[in-house]
Amino acid sequence: MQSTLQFGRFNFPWRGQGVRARVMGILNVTPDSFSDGGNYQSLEFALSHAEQMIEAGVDIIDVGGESTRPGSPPVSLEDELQRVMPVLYALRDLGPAISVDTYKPQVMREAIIAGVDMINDINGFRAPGALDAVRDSDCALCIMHMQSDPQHMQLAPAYTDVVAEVIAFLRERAEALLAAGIDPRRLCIDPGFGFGKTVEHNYALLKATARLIDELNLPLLAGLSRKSMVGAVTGRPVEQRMAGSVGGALAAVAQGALIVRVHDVAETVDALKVWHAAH
Ligand code: 7PJ
Repeated sequence: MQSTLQFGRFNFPWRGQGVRARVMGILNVTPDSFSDGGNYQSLEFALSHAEQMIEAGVDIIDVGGESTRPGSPPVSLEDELQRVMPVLYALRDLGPAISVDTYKPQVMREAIIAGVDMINDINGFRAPGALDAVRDSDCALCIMHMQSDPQHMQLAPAYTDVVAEVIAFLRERAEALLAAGIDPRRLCIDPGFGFGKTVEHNYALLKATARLIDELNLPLLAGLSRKSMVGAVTGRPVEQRMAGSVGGALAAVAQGALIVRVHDVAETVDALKVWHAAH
């Protein structure tokens, strides 16, 4: 059986013949990711980072204008649009697929006009108006699980059965998107590592990657690059988590993950080339 993920201008097979895991490179356009707040300088910085990722063989560039690290304050709609839109227009025709990391329906609408290939919503399209914003387009939709919200999610994550609860949430959201008339071939799921989860919850979910794909019958995106779950088992600070993150990406791909969202594109691309050569 061949299944493909409809990804805007692209089609990614995710089950059956010809499946290759895709590398999504993270491009943050938040004020703390460049030296001064000037718009021109931030665009230049984003473009040179994107060019490095393209050189390294990235498949998808994920552009985010709001930090969703635990405890981060929200960003206004105006600020997010100002940060993200010039970057989306500049990257659109450079080769890789383009994704936008947002939970705001108005950013989704503008990004679709700019021609993005994926909307990556850490909030699982729960905001009022999100389904309407994405319905009439052909971009992929990544539904991520998060318990609570970025400001509070790491205070006291709690589950009775984390895997069953994440599956139930993703199923409910996928059904809501389908009920809105969205083509099932556009949907992708993500357990949301670090979003309202302890280290134990994160590894229970990583171990359950194949089960999530199987039970929900949808392609899966795994984002664990440099996260605390990598730090917890390696004992390393965030700037030394590259090798651990590559190990985690391979663990997800070995269980059938289609997309890995990473900071270290060149290293992950090489690791996956060797992985695929051996399979
Ligand atoms: C994720 C994300 C993730 C998806 C972030 C960080 C935090 N989108 N956006 N999955 N994480 N789909 O990169 O450390 O895990 S922001």
